[in-house]
Amino acid sequence: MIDYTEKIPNNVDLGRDRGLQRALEHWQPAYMGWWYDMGPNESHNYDVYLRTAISVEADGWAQFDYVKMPEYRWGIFLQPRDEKREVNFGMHKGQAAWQEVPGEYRSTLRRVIVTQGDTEPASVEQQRLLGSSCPSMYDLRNIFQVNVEEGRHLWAMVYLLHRYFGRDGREEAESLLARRSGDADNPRILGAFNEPTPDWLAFYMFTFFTDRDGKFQLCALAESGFDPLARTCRFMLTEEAHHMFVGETGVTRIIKRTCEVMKEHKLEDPAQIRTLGVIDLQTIQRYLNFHYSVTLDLYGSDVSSNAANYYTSGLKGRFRETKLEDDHVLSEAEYPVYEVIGDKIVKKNVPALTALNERLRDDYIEEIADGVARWQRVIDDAGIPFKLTLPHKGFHRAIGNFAGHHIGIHGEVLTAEAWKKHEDEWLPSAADQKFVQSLMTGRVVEPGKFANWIAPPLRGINSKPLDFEYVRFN
Ligand code: BYC
Repeated sequence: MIDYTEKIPNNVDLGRDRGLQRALEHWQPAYMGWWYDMGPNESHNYDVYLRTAISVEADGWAQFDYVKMPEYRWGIFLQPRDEKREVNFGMHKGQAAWQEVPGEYRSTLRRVIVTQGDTEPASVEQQRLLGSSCPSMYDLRNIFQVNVEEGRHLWAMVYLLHRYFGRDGREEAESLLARRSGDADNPRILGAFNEPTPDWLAFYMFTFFTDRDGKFQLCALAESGFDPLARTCRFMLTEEAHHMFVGETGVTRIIKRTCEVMKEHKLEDPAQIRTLGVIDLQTIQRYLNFHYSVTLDLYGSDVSSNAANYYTSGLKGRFRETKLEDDHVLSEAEYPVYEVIGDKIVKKNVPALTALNERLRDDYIEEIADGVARWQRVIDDAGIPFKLTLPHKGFHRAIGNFAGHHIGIHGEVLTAEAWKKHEDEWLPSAADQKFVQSLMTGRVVEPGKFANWIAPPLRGINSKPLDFEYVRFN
């Protein structure tokens, strides 16, 4: 169980390590300062029907109640230790999993933890203003739930930095509160986390696409030979599932509502559909193209010596590493990557060890394709002849082998001018964004009411009805 009598709730026996406890209690007010500045705008006095972790066991870890977000019990929760756990891959395979940081991997490991940690507050910053245009009280509560859990994920990484990396770790923990999403001078580390999330369609796309990168990266880190990181990530993954649910169902509901209006009025022309106050499927496709491509970049270069080192050192594994049947060392194996040569995209086999980013990206794409197929079913069920598609892997990429090339949506290698001509057809244009924003000028918060552009969800939170008062504004 988690000890909630402590100032910092935890299941790591924090009280026994006074120095660490003091350091974290020193960081805590800085975190609160960040939350008041950069957390959801004007929300500090709301009572929100939130889920809080009460135990890390698989069954019944969550408790639901009204909470003012600044009073949310952010804390430190690790999955229980398995005394027999080993390093399961790389050159240390078979050794007992590390309970302390191996000296030679200190800086590498710190970098990975900082990169992971940096995304968490970044996403809260990106979503900060969305409360003022929410489509319902249900959705408002969901975004707040996502935000407080991202805050807790930051705590998870900060605990590791404080506990295992001494003064360097404490300095990194401070920097995590100092960088700002989109800031010109002190931006967040990874590209996607500096993009704006200006509207709710972007928010749902982000939680579907980008939070799922979170899932895959956390799965890879949950395989780490550094046991405290693995145990932390395992618990984070249980929270991540809800974020992807919010994204997937959010987009489903938007598509559903659009299809209803299209059928009711027998319309197919996007311009006419827009006049009825719903988002045309073409615009949804362009948002999808954007979020997908920007998220693919988060996996890093297709061929990466960093990734090879992480793996060989036993720091970051593959998706479901222990379920894979091979040598877990990858000394001989190869893996295909793609390169642009002249006006062609060419497949090339490289040592699998160097292609681990690409492999994780491919695992991700497989899961994404299933989700998009579920969205497609909503359109098919409505009998509307429109196909949602995933763009080519090389489309609109800024990292890896496709960076610097102009790849079309179907994988055609284009000149910069030819690509530019299609830009507004492939990515959300200024006009698309303006239209989407025009639907979201105010918030809808009467219990049980939903904005015109989105269908209600199938059910409420924690078996509550849809007209439950999920947020009390006081
Ligand atoms: N933007 O060998 P390379 C989540 C840098 S999301 C900017 O290609 P590597 C969440 C890279 O840092 C999951 N820079 O890549 C979701 C390196 O820089 P240096 C977050 C980038 O190192 C929603 C250089 O390019 N977790 O949790 O193999 C809401 C060459 O590096 C980008 C993690 O990512 C980019 N997109 O792999 C809330 C896990 N990509 O050293 C939360 C931890 C690469 O040359 N991170 N660069 O200056 C990692 O495992 C690795 O850092 C990466 C990159 C997979 C990101």
